Amino acid sequence: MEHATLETPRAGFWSKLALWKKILIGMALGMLVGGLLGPDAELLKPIGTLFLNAIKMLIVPLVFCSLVTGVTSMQDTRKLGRIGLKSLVLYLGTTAVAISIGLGMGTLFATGEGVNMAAADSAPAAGEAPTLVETLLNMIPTNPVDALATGNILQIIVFALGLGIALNLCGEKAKPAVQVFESLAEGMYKLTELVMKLAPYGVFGLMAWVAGTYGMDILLPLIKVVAVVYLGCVIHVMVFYTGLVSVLGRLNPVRYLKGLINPAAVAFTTTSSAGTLPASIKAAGEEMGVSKGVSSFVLPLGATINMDGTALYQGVCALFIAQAFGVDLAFSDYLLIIMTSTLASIGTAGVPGAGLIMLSLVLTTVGLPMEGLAIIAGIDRILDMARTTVNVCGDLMVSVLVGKSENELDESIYNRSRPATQPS
Ligand code: DAS
Repeated sequence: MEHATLETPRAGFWSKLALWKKILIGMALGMLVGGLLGPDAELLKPIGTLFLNAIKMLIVPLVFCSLVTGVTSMQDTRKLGRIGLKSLVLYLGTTAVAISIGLGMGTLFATGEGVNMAAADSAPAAGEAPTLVETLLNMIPTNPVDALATGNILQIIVFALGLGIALNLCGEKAKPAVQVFESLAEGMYKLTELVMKLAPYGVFGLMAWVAGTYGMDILLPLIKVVAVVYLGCVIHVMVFYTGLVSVLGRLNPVRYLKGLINPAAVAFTTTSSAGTLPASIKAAGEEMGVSKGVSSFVLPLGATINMDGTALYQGVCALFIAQAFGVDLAFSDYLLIIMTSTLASIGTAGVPGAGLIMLSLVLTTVGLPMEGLAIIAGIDRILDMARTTVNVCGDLMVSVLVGKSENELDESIYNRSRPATQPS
């Protein structure tokens, strides 16, 4: 008997659209409705506040679980000690440079100057800025539970790094705990995905409020933010990374740049470092001469903990929001942003939109208004394409340098135009 095939209900137009397209539609509709309603658009702001509260809800458990898991996933460093340590130093070092470039460009181009937004609950008047020593001492939590409860991000990061290292040192005895954190981290990634589904509605409510309250002249600064982030990303890859390949690796950087083309195209379009891993590992071996042993460890590690593009984007956006809301940042705030972004990059997942969550982390740490997040959310996909591309280029650059230092790099291809077959 012919079984009638069950017609799966045709997915509606809205449900078939990619999330970033929905966010852009939410942003455009928000601006349109806000422009029509004017100050009355304030009525729509609670929709956005709901979304921002949901993002805030994620920060502490997401950072804590993903950081512990990020560190315990480096269990292999026992076997690959030198390679793991070299990768870690290069990854965190280049991330600190990236965030500094972002802060420098955010200061130089002052994208938020003249925007004059006022946060609803304006950031508490900056008290006496803590000295650098106080900031460093304050990073150690005297009570980790209190740090989690009060959302003291730097203390949470320090505790999570320490706990992860300790669990590694416990070996088999800590396996159940490591598995608990791994599943909690998976759960938090899934919850992040669910919260991000609210983004189109949240962005609609907030952009309606922004457009109704501030008028359409918020658009120009946003275009400036995109331009500055893209310029910073190009500088970071074409100057800093090629400089490291030339000076540290003493290799012709043209082969490295040519090898970037495919993985960079995948990263730009997918906005996922994790999703680009297959293309990265292929390019590292076939185009850049990195051995399988190095690329198969260094690249997945980089996709997990190396986020130079994201760190640079956080520098530019944090300053845009500070300038837009008229918040003066002290030197110690800049250091706080560099430390938070560098350490938090270990906990940023290589998936679309992860950087936006981490930006809320940076804003929380330096006390900047979260409303700024919603303005960035509307253009976040465009920014994510550039920052993910840099993240992947950074992973590949480190794999070349580590491969060279471990004599696991086919250097001959750097002296001729065509790549060789992949070394064993
Ligand atoms: N999309 C993330 C990645 O895959 C980066 C980010 O969102 O900042 O690297």
